[in-house]
Amino acid sequence: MLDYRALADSLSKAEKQKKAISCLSDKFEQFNMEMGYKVQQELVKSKIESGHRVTAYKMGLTSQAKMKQMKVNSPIYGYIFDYMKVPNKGQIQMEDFIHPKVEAEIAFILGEDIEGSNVTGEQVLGKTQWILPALEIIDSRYENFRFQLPDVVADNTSASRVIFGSHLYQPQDFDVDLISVSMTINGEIIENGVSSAVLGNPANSVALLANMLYEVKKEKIKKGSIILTGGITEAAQFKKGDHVITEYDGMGEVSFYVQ
Ligand code: OOG
Ligand code: MG
Repeated sequence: MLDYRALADSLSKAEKQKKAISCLSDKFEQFNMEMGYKVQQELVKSKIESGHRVTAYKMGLTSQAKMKQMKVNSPIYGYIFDYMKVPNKGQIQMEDFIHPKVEAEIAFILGEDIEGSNVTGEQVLGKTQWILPALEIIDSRYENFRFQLPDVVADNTSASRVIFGSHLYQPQDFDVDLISVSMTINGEIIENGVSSAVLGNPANSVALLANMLYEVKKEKIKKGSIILTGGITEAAQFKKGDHVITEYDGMGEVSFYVQ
């Protein structure tokens, strides 16, 4: 039997010390998805015990671009915590990370509870109060940002920081699958994409989360919950001194400075 808490602690330590560790699947050949989520659960529990609060759900690897980039083939979920929030137009310090990357996402805020197990994207849109643009900064706790799927699940899906746009939008005012995004670093276009890249429509990512949470823990996603639906494009690297700006069609800009 693996000691899930000890594995979670090794990931927490890597995050705190900004020092990557080797993949759990390298050490334990039998390490599988179920074990990955068990480690994740211990990690979440220990963060809560140390005073942090979950502020959002996140879906990961929901677009072909992301799956190809990371060489894995299935969507996964994790949790965003209070300490991960960076204000829009704010600053981050390169020293706070191991090897961070940024990705453009659409976030949802639910106006009603959503409970699995056969939830559709259409139902999600009907129960969504707001959508908003977001940037996620991911920072794998594994060496060289390489991992198997169960490893990245254990590592809370590389969650590190999140920057939300400054305004909320009503989903009815948008074709939620046709929101184009354009990321620039120091004025140069780095990534372009359209929200349909996320499972055809980011609403399908929320539906998948509801179905996964129901299947695994009979848990519903409560009214008011925030969900990051996953990177639309590949994640982009940045360095000290960079100014990252992403424009979302009809939703303005989300940006940050790297110190
Ligand atoms: C896993 C996290 C992926 C996304 O939006 O696809 C993710 C990773 O790429 O390290 O957050
Ligand atoms: Mg992401």
